[in-house]
This record gives sequence, structure tokens and C-alpha cells, in this order.
Amino acid sequence: MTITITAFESSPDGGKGLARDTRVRWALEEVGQPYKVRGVSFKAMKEPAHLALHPFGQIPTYQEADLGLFETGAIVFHIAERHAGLLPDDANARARAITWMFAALSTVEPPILELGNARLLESDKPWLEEHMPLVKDRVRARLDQLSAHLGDADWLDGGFSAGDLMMVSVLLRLKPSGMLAEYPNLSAYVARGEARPAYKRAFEAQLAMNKPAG
Ligand SMILES: N[C@@H](CCC(=O)N[C@@H](CS)C(=O)NCC(=O)O)C(=O)O
Repeated sequence: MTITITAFESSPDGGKGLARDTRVRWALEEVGQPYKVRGVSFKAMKEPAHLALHPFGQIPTYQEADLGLFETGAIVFHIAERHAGLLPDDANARARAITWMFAALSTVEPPILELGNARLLESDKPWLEEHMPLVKDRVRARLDQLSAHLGDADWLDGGFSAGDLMMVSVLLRLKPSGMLAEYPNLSAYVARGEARPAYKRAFEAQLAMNKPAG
């Protein structure tokens, strides 16, 4: 059964892997499922054909036979449920791994997005100098807690899981800010994620799609 996901036709990050199709590619690579990628332009994303797949006009989407999904949390969860390799067999460990997926998306990602948006959208605003330290404090509050929980462990709860895949994906978005470097254990955690062969394949595939022609 062919799996098709959508991604930016040309990612604004030029292939740094920060667009959210990377986490879906990574999940598919971890479980060994082949997939196709369809590039979508910003314009096409807001047109009816794409809105039928994604009501908010975004990427990525996921199509598999007559199933269409959007939201990376739902997509990665679906992949992890259908294929071995991303969720533990033990019911309680599985529930905890799923908890970490939610924590990544609903507790850790929001302040990181706020930071990205402040940099991108408020760079010319007079209030940025006052606003930025507050935004960074909110990010640090979460990183302090996450770092304390992780301690010296390799992964958040036992072996690598979809919870780690999502958390590493979210933390990667902090790289341009340099804030991750303030937390050696979180930096090492992210590096462990990036070192996984499945992540490398996902990263290379998105890069190949975003390489400048010539
Ligand atoms: N919560 C959504 C967020 C999706 C999202 O923000 N996608 C970005 C790319 S990473 C996008 O399509 N941006 C273009 C837009 O919103 O117009 C998810 O996790 O899938």
C-alpha cells in the first residue's frame, strides 16, 4: 500500500530539516515503510484540493489507501501503532511513550514556536528587545525541567520511542537560537536522535528535495 506524504515544494529553511515533514519521514524510516513525497507550493496549500486533505492548509499530510491524516502527532502515532519499532509492547510503557509525544507537542513545542515567531515576525518591532527575554525565559523553563527529567539517560523512558522522535524533532527547532547548547544533556540527546540511521535517511531525503538546482 503506497504511503504518500506532502512537504513544502521548496522549504523556507532550505533543507535544514526543520519543516514538519521531516518527523513523519523519520517515523516511516524507523519502521521501514517506503513512502512517496509530493511537494506543495504555498499557493497550492491554500487551494481546495489541498484543503480537502488538510483543513488548515498546511503540510505535512499523510495518505494511505482511503485514509487521509494531518497533524504530525496523529500521523506519527498512526505509524507507530501500525508498525513495530516506535512504541514498546508493554502497555504501561506504551502509554508513557505516547505521553511524551503529547508533552513534546503541547508542552515543549509552543514556547519554542513562540521564540521562532518572535525572531521571524517581530524582528523589526520596537518591543522585541523587551519581549525576547520573556520568550526565552519561557523556553528555558521547559528546557530546565526536561533536562532535569532526562538526567544522564539516553532516552526519555527506557528505549527510543515515538516520544523521543517527537521530542528530538521539537528540540531541533531550537538549534538556530543556540539555546540548546546551554543544556549539555539535551544537546547530547538531540545528537543521539540525529545519529540514528533512520533520521539521517529522512534528513537526506528532505535535503535532496530542497537543494538549489544546478
Ligand atoms: N500542528 C501542525 C502544524 C503544521 C505546520 O505548522 N506546518 C507548517 C510547516 S512545518 C506549514 O504548513 N506552514 C505553512 C502555513 O501554515 O501556511 C502539525 O504538527 O502538523
